[in-house]
This record gives sequence, C-alpha cells and structure tokens, in this order.
Amino acid sequence: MIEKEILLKAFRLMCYAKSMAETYDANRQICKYVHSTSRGHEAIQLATAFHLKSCDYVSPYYRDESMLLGLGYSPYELMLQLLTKADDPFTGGRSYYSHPNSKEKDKPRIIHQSSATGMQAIPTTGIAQGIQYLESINSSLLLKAENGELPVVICSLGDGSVTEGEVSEALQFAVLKQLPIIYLVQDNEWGISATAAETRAMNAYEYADGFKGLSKIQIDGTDFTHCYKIMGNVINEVRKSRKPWLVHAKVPLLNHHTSGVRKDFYRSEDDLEKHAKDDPFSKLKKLLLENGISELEKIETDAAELIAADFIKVLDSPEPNINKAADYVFVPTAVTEEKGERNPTGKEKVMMVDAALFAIRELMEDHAESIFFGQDVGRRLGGVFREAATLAEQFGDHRVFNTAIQEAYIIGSTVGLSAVGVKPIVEVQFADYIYPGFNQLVSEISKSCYLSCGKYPVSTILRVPIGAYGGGGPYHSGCVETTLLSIKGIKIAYPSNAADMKGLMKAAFYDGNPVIMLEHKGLYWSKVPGTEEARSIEPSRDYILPFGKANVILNADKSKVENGDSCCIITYGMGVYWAKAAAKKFPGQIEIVDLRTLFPLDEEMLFESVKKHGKCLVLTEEQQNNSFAEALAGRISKECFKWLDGPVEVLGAANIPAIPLNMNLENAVLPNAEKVSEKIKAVLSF
Ligand SMILES: Cc1ncc(C[n+]2csc(CCOP(=O)(O)OP(=O)(O)O)c2C)c(N)n1
Repeated sequence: MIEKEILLKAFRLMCYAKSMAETYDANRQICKYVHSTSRGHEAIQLATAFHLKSCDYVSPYYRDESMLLGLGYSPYELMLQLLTKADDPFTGGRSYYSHPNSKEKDKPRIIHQSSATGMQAIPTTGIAQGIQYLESINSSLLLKAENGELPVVICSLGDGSVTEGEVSEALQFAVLKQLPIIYLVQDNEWGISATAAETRAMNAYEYADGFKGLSKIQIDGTDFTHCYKIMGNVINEVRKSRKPWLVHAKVPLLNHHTSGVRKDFYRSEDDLEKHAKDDPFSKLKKLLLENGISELEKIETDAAELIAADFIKVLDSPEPNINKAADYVFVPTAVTEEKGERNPTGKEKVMMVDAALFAIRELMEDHAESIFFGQDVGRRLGGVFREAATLAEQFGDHRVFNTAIQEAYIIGSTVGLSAVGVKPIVEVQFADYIYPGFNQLVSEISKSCYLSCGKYPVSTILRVPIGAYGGGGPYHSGCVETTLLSIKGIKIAYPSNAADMKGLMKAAFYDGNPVIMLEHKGLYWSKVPGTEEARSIEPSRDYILPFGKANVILNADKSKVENGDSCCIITYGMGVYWAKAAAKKFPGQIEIVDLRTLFPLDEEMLFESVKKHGKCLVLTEEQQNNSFAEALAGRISKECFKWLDGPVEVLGAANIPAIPLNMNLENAVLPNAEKVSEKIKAVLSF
C-alpha cells in the first residue's frame, strides 16, 4: 500500500489542477493566451513526476500541467506562464502555458519544449544518447543521484503525436542503441477533433511492437495507485537496465482540447459522459474516503483558496520588459579575435576538405565530450567525400559513427546531446538532403536559446557539403543558404578556402550556439578548374577565425578608385573564384569581398567597400530570385544609397528548381567567369 502522505499529496495536487482549470475557464477574458489543462491526465502525470530525481531529465508536453505540479512547481509559478508574466520561470512570458524548461538543481532538468507535437521525441532521445555517451567515458559531466544511481529520461507524448514520422526516427534510434529512456504516451483517444479510429490503425502500445528491443506496458492512467506502482517499477528498471521502455497510459480528456478549441464544439454528450466516468480525481477521492481519510474537504477548500489568491497575485505581477524582447537569441561567444598563425612557416598546403578534417581531429583530441556522427562518416568510409577519414580509427566507434538515413534525428538529437554537455558535430550528406531535418532546425534548435531565456542554447556544429561540382545533378548540387538564413537563431559559415575552413570550424566549436558549416564540394579538393587557391597553408593548431569578419580577397588600385573606375564584388563560396577569374579582365578595377560567414554578416566591411567604389555586384551560386544575395543587395542599396552610382547588381543561377545533370546544361544555368565579366562591364558603366 502506498503511504498516506503520497496519496494526500497526489490528492492535493489534483485539487490544484481542478481549481486551476475552473479558474481559467471562469476568467476566459483574462486567460486570453491559448492553454491546455491536464484534467483527466492527472494520475499518470503525478505518478510519473513523484518517481523522478534531480539527476533525471523529462520532456513534458503541453498537457502535462499536473506533471509540473508533481515535480514541485507551484500553481503560482505555472500561472505566471499562463498570463505571460515577466517572472514566468520558464520562458519569461515568451511561450505558452505548460511549456517548461528548467535547470533548477533540485528538480529534474527540462530542455526547451516546443508546441510542435511529437517533435520533442528526437531532442529528448538525444538526451538519453548523451547520457549513454557520458556513461561510456565515465565523464564527470554525468549527473547522478546522491546515492550514485544513474539518470533516466522521460519523453511525454500525446497519442496523436505518435503517428508522426519523427517519433519513429527517435524510437528506432533508442532501440538500436538501447538508450535509458521512457516514452510515456497519454492516450485520450482524441487529437483535437480527430478520433483514434480515424487517424491510426494501431495505438502506441501496438505500434511499439515494430521496434525490436522496446519494452512496453499498457496501464490505466486514471488510477493513481496503479500508475504510481507501475511507473515506480518502470523507472527503477530503466535506472538499472539502461534500456528503452514505452508506457501506454489510457486516460480521459475531461477539459477542452485547448482554451480556444472547446469540447462542446465537436464532442457528443455520450462521449463527454463516457470520459467523465474515468475522472482520476473522483477515483482517488473515492479511494481515500473508502480508506477512512477524512480531511479531504479541507484540502479541497484550501486548494481553491490558494489558487484564487495566487491568480490575483499573478495578475498583479509585472509584465515583461519590452526592451528585452530581443534578448537571448544567442549566448555570447568568447571567440571575437583572430588568433594563432594563419600561415605558419614550414607547413604544407592542404585541401579544404582536409582542413576541415584536421580541425575536427584537433578538436576531438582536445575535447573528450565531442562526438561526430552522420551518414557514412564512420570507420568503413569516413564520409562520402572522405571528410571524416580516419576519425573513427583514431577516436573509436563510440565517438565517430554512422547513423541511419535519419536527417531529422541527426540534426534534432544535438539539442539533447548539447543539453547534457556533449558536444555534437554532425553531418548531413548533401545540402539537398537537409530538408527532412529542417523541421528540427526551425521548431527546436533555433528557438531553444530564445525561448528558454538563455538556459538551453544548442551548442552544435552541423556540417553540410553544398554546391555544384561538375555533373552532380539535381539532388547533389543544391545550395540552401537562403532557406537556412530565413531561420533566426543559427549561425552560418561558408568558407572559400582551407585556412578559413580550419579557423571557422574552431570558432564554430567554441561558439556555444548552433552553427552550420556550409562546405563547398567544388572547393573541397580544388578539382574544379580555377579553384586551386582554395588550397592553402594549414594554419596552426591554435588558429581561430571569429564569425562575422569578411575578407578582402582582391584590392583595386587607388587611382582607379579615385577616378570612380572601380567596383566591388560581394560574394562567398564558389563565387569568390568566379569573381577572381573575371577580375583578370579588369586589372586594378575590382575589389572582391569574401563574406566568409553569412550570419553573422560583416556589414561594416561590406558597406565600407560599397561606399568606396560606389558600384557593387553581389554574386551567388544560388538561384537568384528571392535569394539571400538579392536581400543583401536591397540592404546595401538602402544603407549606401548616397554613395551609389547605379543600382546594386546581383548575379546568381537561373531561376529553375534544380541543377540539371548534363554538364552543358549545368554550365548554362550556373554563373561563371564570363557571366560575371558581363555584369562587371555593366556595373562599371554606371
Ligand atoms: C506538428 C504539429 N502539427 C499540428 C499541431 C496542432 N495540434 C496541436 S495539439 C494537436 C493534437 C494532438 O493530439 P495528442 O497528441 O493526442 O494530444 P492531446 O492534445 O490529445 O493530449 C494538434 C494537431 C501541432 N501543435 N504540431
């Protein structure tokens, strides 16, 4: 029998949840931001929370309000988020009710929680992956309970979200690697207005059969004592066995889907009655009464009084400071100055692909917490471009390994890995295949630092081989920087030579924020004619190049500048080499600025260059219309208007959906030195 104290605590917290739901409904005009309550789900949520320790990690979903109460958050704290107040301990008024994140030392950790259903499965599985790695290297970064017990991870999901593809990637990885994680699925048979019968051929418990090595159990999520016992057993088991479990808890949905989507819009009387019969609150109350526990009424009245008083207190609490609305997009980076030797004597020239490889090798030598994974980067091949060659041999398969074809997992898992202190360097094989992982970049990675008010920046490097390299065709030549730059909250480097690659890779590693390294395949080996200078002397081990520092690759003659007979070309990546080749026809007239990083962008240097020449061409490999290059040209026009002799010109690839395979067709659609020369002529004529 469970101790009376625990039963009474559960009852008190259920009273809170009930009173909170009633208060929110009675004050609909005030509780104007969309919110869901946990009514119907309280028993399984409280039972789970009660067994967690401060070394554990949990990802509650938007209906897990009772879980938060069970973890020790007060109604007052939760309501601060409901009403988006400055003191909302999770997001400072930036996100919805029951969207927590926390690093409080006396409670389980919670990474940033998004509203995108099911999308927490991959980041949360990444936590378990990180914990497993820290265990494998006996790392001091691993959080343990006071008695030395190991942490477990809980990923909480609504049943409707389990049908999403990303959940399957997470489950697949968890069973493959046998991670210490529990997927807790709360099944109320509704997904807003869609019924279980309409949307799935099997429930989560049946679905779990498809994942070999996933232990599972189905429970009545309305019976607190049952839930408490089962969750205790499962959590204990995972604490010891370090293996994945799925718990499928059946629950009713007693309140509205959300404050905005109300139950009476679409649920029948019969359905509401059926669900009401399983109210976990009434069940626990009945049990307590049957056991002669009499203080229940007082607990109920006290709870109602507390919620009413706290609600008023929250209403009176301060609003967020609007001057801080743009804080915490990034955490500050320590890398602000170029340091080390860029051209050490006695060193050989290296190819750009090797500069990347050597940078990563040095970083992994210096940092046991860093790991590198992606498709085919493991021991057997070392990357399809040999960009990871020999790393697995040197560092072992636990640090450098192949993954399945799971771009969402590769990218999204870095959220969890980074949260536990692992430093993930990951790769998608081709820029063209970043899209399956794009959701994780947008929904999770980019927003994590901002919405956790700096508690959970995602410190990771994503390597992305990019660009056309001669006959790569429609699915192996694409450029994606404009799409990526539409996301705020990530940094993007696009080096054009080996020295920059090494220095920027080091800066990316020490940045503390998510960084994407766009690595041009045509420059990797300098095989494309005219790109020999992408090879450079290998900089020293301590060489580091901060983000946001553009580089003047070619200077114009002073006399030409003074005569108004010069122009600047703002470019990056392969554009640098097209510009260089074209510039040969205009001796002394061209300044070439290599941006090196696209975000942050060295606006100061590029505006200075434009102002000096009064004439400017922005050159990109991307399809031109609506590209980053066009946006930049617009910004330059605005900032440098008074200094310009004519419009800022842009040259990019033809506006077609893909790079054709046939090399003549490819040449026809991409910029090249001749096309750049034509543009320069036009620009110089202003
Ligand atoms: C990726 C995504 N698609 C759609 C939505 C809109 N949406 C919010 S809740 C919900 C239903 C989720 O049902 P379930 O997972 O069963 O959880 P429940 O609300 O029933 O507890 C949907 C479709 C969303 N938040 N995220």
